[in-house]
Amino acid sequence: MKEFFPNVPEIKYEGKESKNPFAFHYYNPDQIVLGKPMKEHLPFAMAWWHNLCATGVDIFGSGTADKSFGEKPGTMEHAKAKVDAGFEFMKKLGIKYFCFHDVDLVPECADINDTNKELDEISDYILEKMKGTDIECLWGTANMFSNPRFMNGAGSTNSADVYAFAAAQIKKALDITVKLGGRGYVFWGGREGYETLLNTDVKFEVENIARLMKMAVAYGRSIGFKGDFYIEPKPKEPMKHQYDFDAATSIGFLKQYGLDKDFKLNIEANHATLAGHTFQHDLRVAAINGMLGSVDVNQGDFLLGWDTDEFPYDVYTSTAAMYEILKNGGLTGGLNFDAKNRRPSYTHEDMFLAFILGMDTFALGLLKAAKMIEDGRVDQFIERKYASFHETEVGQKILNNEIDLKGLSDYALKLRAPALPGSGRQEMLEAIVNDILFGQ
Ligand code: XLS
Ligand code: CA
Ligand code: CA
Repeated sequence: MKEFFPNVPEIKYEGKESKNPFAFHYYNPDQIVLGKPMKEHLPFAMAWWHNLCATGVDIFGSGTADKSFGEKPGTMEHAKAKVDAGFEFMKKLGIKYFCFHDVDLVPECADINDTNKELDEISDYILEKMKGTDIECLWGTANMFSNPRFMNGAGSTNSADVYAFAAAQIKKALDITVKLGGRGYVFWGGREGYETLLNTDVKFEVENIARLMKMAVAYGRSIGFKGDFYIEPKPKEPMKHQYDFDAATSIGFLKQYGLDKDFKLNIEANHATLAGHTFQHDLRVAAINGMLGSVDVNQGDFLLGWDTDEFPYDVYTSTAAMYEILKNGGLTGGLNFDAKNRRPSYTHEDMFLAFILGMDTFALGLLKAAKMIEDGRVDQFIERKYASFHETEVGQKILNNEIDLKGLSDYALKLRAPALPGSGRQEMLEAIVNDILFGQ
């Protein structure tokens, strides 16, 4: 079997003293953290599209990275070479999962019947490749945003024929996901939104999206798909306004249309920040609603207002994220590196260095978040902050729904003026986090 990355060895854990860039300094798969091996806390996944397809093309210039893997792009030979290269890549890094769009796997043909034949062929090939490895499919999805037919959306399109094509792509992507044993199926509403309300019937479009999702659930369950469907919220880009704006908006939509039993959320870091939230905020909103399913780990750039999909290096953020994930009792999905190398980092070695950075950043985040939980000062502060509801008669009555508005008013009037609530102690808490991150 041809080796695609002969310059890169299997990546091993060497510890923080190591200066070897082709080694993990923090990700130690079998190290026990809070009673579980690190690799179980961190179910890392490779995104087919960025890692095996994207060449660094941007609106100002063509690609810098060679992802031909020795074959002519646009052919099935190339599609198979990507599978071979992808499996070598995942094995060398110890990555257990992959995620894909239908058109990441094969070149899209003019006739959808031909694309579907290619998808059958490539999924047979991937299935064969998976044998004898512990590599699994985390989730699949259909790309319903690149083809010009989806210019006005897929579920939100104005064309009934385009809507049918979206359905056909979802059906096939679900078939392939089930065939490969995928744990989840993602809906990212890339063009499900609008540029102007002057040409848009929002109610009509949102209802049609819900209809399509219901059909997907019914079909998925009928072919034995037991995993979670996910909405991946994003506020904008490519559209000016996207319907799945953030976690809270998506949860409201899922509940309104009775989809909340079959769906959870796939929260992406860079999408949360584009919505004006922190990554931790959207993880928290998903978690407290029982809908934190899977996560796309990357990061944006606060100086740039768009979706830069950088590999995560910010340990403050990965600590906050892992704190939420630990509190959630883990994920039913995984941590998908929906991230790409910067354009000048164009070599095959850079692909590995980027994943080593991301995996070490999340290993550090896990270690620090576990420390935060074991340390207990932050959790205890939050618990004490609300003590008046648990430790006073009036507080208890409120929580037990044993007092009405007039009762509370009578209580307040008798009190005349309340004491100020306790200090928020933000600066003290920030110092504790610094201490946990850098002090010990
Ligand atoms: C784009 C999204 C996309 C989804 C899958 O911004 O992140 O890649 O994860 O369609
Ligand atoms: Ca993104
Ligand atoms: Ca994503």
